[in-house]
Amino acid sequence: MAPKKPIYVTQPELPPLEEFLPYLQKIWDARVLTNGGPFHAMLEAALCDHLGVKHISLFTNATIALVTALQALRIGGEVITTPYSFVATAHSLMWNGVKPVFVDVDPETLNMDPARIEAAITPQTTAIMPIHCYGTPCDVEAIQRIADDYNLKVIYDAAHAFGVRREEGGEQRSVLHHGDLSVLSFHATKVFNTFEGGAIICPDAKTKQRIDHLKNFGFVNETTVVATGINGKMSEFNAALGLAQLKHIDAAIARRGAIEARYRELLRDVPGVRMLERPAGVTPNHSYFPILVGPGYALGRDGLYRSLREHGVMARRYFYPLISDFPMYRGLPSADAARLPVARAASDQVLCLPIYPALANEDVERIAAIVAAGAVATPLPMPLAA
Ligand code: T4K
Repeated sequence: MAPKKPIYVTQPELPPLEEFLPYLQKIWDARVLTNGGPFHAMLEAALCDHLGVKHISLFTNATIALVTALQALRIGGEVITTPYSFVATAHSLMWNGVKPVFVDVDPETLNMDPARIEAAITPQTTAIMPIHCYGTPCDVEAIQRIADDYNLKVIYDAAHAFGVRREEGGEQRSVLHHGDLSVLSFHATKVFNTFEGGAIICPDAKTKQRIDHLKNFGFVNETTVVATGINGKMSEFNAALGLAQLKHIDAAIARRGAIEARYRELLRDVPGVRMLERPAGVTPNHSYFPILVGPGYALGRDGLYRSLREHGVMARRYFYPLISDFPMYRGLPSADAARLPVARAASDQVLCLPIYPALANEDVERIAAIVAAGAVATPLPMPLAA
């Protein structure tokens, strides 16, 4: 019997190839490959419509978008951010010569704790860079209050938050409206992918124009360069793929939701396993399914990580290590472990289980059974053959 293929934490969604080929034909015919071609314009319009936002600027990936967002708002000095994220969040600050100041996270959402933000403000602070971790919205009102009180900018790393909405004034509104800018990722591992890609949600046409210049070397026209811009443009290939992907996104998110619901049901009573709850009124995108493996769990987090791998299930520890533990950050005073107890505990306990639309129900059940078995230190027998 052939061994079962490994199950990764995610598997990218793709449209049927025959749906994508006509887009390729158009690119081949037109020979417009990049620099703001027709698919680029169409995807910007389609995403504004789909996400319910007014202005969006497409990028080659979210990391360059974060770097550019900081440039666009001329951020310097210190920026208060979270250690509990993918390294790109803090790296984007370093690429701008900005000092990251890490603060601890809230134990319920693992998003930045607003009370800690206020305590970390100094005369050098210019902005706050939170992430909507796993797509769970931050306490956006509290963060905005602090930003208003101290005259700070807010740039959300919204890499996980494609399509996430929350109730505001009796209606569901995109979480991407909050802050001065929000940055999305369309990487292969994300809910919505363009192979590689990203975007900045802009509050107004003027800001979008500045960002559009910045992502195109600072060019305004053939001979005028207004800023030290970068090349952050999304190609026509990626934009075309995005258009094809959008047709399937609602079904993909619904399938993710069904998988999450099944995991929750199966893991509800497993001792030592905690699942994160979302604030009320949120329409999630089910981008990740993190569990926190606490002290009451027999195998421990890393024991479970190994047990899953032995069964061909490649769960991932997003986010371990903390960003503040990497060599380029650990010398900062704010990286001191004693100041980040909640983030540290989460980083030591978290395991993201596989979640993606093509994941079969029987695999969800098998994964949950491995997790349940580890709670009482009786790992399931090996091997799992197809
Ligand atoms: N901010 C936040 C909060 C982020 O999470 C990220 C990205 C960013 C900013 C930056 O966004 P981008 O600049 O990337 O647009 C992955 C992704 O590479 C990264 O985009 C993502 N966060 C991060 C959370 O996860 P790795 O090192 O775990 O990727 P990798 O290659 O190990 O992929 C995970 C699994 O997914 C693989 O084991 C198999 C599967 N996979 C992956 C790829 C790339 C596939 O099946 N097909 C694929 O093409 O970082």
